[in-house]
Amino acid sequence: MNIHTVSTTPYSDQRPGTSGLRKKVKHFQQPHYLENFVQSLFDCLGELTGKTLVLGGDGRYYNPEAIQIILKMAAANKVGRVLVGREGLFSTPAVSCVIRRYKALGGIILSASHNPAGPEGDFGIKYNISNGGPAPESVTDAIYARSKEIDRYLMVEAEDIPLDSLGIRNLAGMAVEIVNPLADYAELMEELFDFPRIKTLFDTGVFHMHFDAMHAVTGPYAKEILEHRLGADPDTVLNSEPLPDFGGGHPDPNLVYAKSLVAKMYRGNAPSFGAASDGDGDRNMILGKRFFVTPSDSLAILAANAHHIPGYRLGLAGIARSMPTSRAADRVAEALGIECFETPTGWKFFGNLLDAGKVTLCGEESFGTGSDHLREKDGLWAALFWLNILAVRRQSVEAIVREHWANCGRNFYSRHDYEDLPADLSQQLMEDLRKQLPTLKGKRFGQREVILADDFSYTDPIDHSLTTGQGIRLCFEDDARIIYRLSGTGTEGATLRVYLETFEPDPARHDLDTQVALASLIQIADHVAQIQQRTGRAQPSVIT
Ligand code: G16
Repeated sequence: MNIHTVSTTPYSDQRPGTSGLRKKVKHFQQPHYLENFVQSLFDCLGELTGKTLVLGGDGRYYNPEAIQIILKMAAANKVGRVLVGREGLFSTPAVSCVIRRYKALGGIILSASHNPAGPEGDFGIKYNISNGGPAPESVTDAIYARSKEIDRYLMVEAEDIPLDSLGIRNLAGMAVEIVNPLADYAELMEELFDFPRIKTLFDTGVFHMHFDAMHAVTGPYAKEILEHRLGADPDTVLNSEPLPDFGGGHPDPNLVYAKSLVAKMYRGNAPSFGAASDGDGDRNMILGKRFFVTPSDSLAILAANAHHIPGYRLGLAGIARSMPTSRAADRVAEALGIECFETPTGWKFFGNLLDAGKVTLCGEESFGTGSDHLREKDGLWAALFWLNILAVRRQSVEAIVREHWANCGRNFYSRHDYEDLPADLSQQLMEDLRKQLPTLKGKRFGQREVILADDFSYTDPIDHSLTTGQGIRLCFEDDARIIYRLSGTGTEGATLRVYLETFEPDPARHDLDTQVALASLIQIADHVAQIQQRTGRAQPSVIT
């Protein structure tokens, strides 16, 4: 076998963010850039001989080249077997599923999630550990530390492995097994949900839905499960073919970017149900006929209806949500008599709680919902969960949400993003907010008094690790909250996120427009952080 030791010098910018290392494609294409990061990862994984890894990506530009590089490096580092999705495709939730089913050491996912792709777009790489979940900070910190001192990487000299047909190939003594990326995941979905009952919903002939795969990885998964196994109409899945540039789109499932779906769901004779997922299939957006369900409400409603679903019939151990996610789920947890955990942003913080059996459902405002079936958020799973609820309750999405608000009250919620800000300006803004914290508690802004002002920190209840600096929180005595946080997933400049939430128990006021309901809080948020004045922006760039 021909193993080469290639000399290299470190790059200083390989610190993984909220979800892996994300950079422009061109950045990844610099000499040795990807190789340095992959070798740093392998150097941190301990003994690799005989171990199994899972490998695949969301189909974006540079995936095929990166897969061949990683396979040759894995072989040189003595990995025993790599399970690769056919054509190099694997959704993030499917990788989590396969790692768990085959007891792999871990998995490498090539994706920059919802960020646009193509030669000028973004690329990314993330590592998931043996529980199927994103590597915790202890692992990503070790990879980063290693990347700063790396001076060589290992690579075998070999032909590229064809990825288009199933089967086992030998790469310098390592088994490369090309697997059907849909099979295990689809089987797991059949175990969790009542497929025969969902089928009857489609059989009525009056229930129609669309799923927008946004030319990203979930197209084949959604076609297989919704159209082939559940009998939905053959045109149910929109933009179903994964393309290297996602068809020029921005595969972020929200009202701004999921244009094809939104156009269909807001027209006269809209279908009953709509869902979309992102580049790598872990995010979801849920829509009813001309009706948007916020991710925070979706989590709360899934929790309140989990008893209708075979996989969750035995009850929920607990719920977890990221700190900026609205507290709608907390109210359901209270009603169910179970605990609700508040974690920092990032799915990796749910892993320990799930492994310890403390929570069953998790969710984030950033269009992520999931459960203990995996250790990743799962877009198609969320759509199937909703479909199963609709099949049992036979009400519209809107009726279910309104009934939920009537029972639990409504958490009006919105996120205002200021994108592409200069990094130093946004860091200074956060720093100045931090300095203000000691003086904010007890301050009144109009009718509202601040009862808590802090920079969120989290002690993991299982391993007791401490994570600090996770977002500035202002909580008011009327249950309103403002949170300021910088995004950890961008590749250029900085994005300031302002999360706004109020609580309205009175059903007579549940019809208010969200931005109107939040108007006074929006003013306070700007006043405290001086956003308009400092950024020169009169409006956020994206409101979700
Ligand atoms: C990633 C993480 C999510 C997290 C989100 C936050 O999502 O997997 O758990 O909520 O980032 O992003 P930001 O730091 O920009 O607010 P994804 O779907 O991009 O992998």
